[in-house]
Amino acid sequence: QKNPHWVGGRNTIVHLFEWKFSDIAAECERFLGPMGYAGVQTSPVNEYLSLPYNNPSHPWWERYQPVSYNIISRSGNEDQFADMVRRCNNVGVRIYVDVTFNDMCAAAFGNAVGIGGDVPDPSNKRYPAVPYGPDNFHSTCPVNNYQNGDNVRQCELDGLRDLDQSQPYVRQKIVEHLNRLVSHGVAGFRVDAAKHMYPSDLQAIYGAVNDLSTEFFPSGTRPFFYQEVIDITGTEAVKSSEYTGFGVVTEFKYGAKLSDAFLGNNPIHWLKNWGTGWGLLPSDSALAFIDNHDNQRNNGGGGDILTYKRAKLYKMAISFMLAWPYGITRVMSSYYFDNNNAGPPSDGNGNILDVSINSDNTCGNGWVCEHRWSQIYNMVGFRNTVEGTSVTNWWDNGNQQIAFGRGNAGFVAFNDQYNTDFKQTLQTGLPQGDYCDLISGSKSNGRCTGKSVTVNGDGSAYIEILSSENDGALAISRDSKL
Ligand code: AAO
Repeated sequence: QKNPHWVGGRNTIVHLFEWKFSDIAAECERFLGPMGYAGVQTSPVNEYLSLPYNNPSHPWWERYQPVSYNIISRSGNEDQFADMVRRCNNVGVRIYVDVTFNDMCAAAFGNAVGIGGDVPDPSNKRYPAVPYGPDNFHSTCPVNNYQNGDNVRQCELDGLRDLDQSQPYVRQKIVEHLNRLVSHGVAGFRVDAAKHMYPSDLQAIYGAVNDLSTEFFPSGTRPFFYQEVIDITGTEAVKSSEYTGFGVVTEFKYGAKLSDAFLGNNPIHWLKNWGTGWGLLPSDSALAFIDNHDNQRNNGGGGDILTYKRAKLYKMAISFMLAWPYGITRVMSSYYFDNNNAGPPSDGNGNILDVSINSDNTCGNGWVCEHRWSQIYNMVGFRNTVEGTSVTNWWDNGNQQIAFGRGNAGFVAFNDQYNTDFKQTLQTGLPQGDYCDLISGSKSNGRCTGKSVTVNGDGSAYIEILSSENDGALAISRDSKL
């Protein structure tokens, strides 16, 4: 089901990758709620292989080696999970859990044990803490042919033991796990590796999950499902469209093509018909994002994806995403990394470090916190403000400078042209007045900390973005009026 159950005109999910539950709870209360974020995607919360002796120790991907459906992870235990979900819901921020029920942990890691102490026997496909036994799995073969749908769905992705979701017993165990998460108040799920499961099995599983908790949702509310299906080229056997009948799908073309455009490989004036005109999924079936935890590490498809490491272009792509009416938007919140396998900031005992907050609202202790960059959270607010309007007053220079309005609620401009200033008088559609640019600054106590824009009585305004500026975008809205 495709409704994310957002509260009160909010939008945008933030993926707090590898955050501890206690930090997520605090972040909901001190930042996400007040700034108008709609929800959080967590990292997997069920028990997985603990790999302290791997090099590097505790790689982030250990969380994708399931051991059991007990709620225990380096992010916290079940009590801490429940506390987080309640506190976030109480400030209007929904929780979506990354669920990994395509498979169970691989045989590659010898005698590794679960983070909660449970001991699997992956060589023999035995997982006593569920329990699953060898008969619950497909045969042992590698996923190695994306032109063959049965290979993709019946073989082992990355050596992970491949569950047979057509079995009633397997379905029951998965549904019990999802129901437990529902009972704590989650709003929905990111379904990991959905591409590697049959649509008919997923539909049966989703249909058997309970309605959401009436502590936080109206009775009869169905959980939200967004499914990880990588279908970028359209040339593989498995298509995104097989999954859109009963849930939303991660639209990997979105970040791939938008990154390509802002990198200058495909001038951004073509974005005039961004959306289905570019071969993207229908808006209401699409989870829109630039980078995720895989492709920011050159993994999982898409080519050259913008991330925090190329901050100016990245902020432009994110700002475009948040300004444009398409899809369910998700922003990434990372930790700094050089090694693609490195786990989150941790102490010598393998405990994940707290997310510390600096006086300027950015994060410390190794956390990037893109969602706390003012350009990004101001644009989340912009998206809330312009909700329900369509694109108006499109302008472009036939190359890499564009601008457009959102009715009489907002206006944005982008200068992606190398070594060239943006200096234009354009129709904004906004009422006369002075406005604060939400990219170079913020509105604070009625004053603007960045550039301001004067809209004339006829709605026109002089817009300037110099190529030497730190940011290549400008945004004003009804709510940024001074
Ligand atoms: C770890 C170790 C391995 C070890 C293994 C043993 O890293 O060395 O052998 O354990 O079990 C994560 C990590 C894995 C890790 C795994 C388990 O990424 O490295 O393995 O945890 O710990 C495919 C899947 C997609 C998946 C993606 C990574 O379809 O579902 O691979 N993503 C999810 C999670 C991810 C997680 C898992 C699944 C596993 O988000 O974090 O893995 O639970 C094509 C296909 C895609 C395919 C990619 C990559 O993409 O279309 O379906 O994704 O290949 O194999 C162009 C094309 C694009 C193509 C791409 C290839 O861009 O346009 O379509 O090239 O890169």
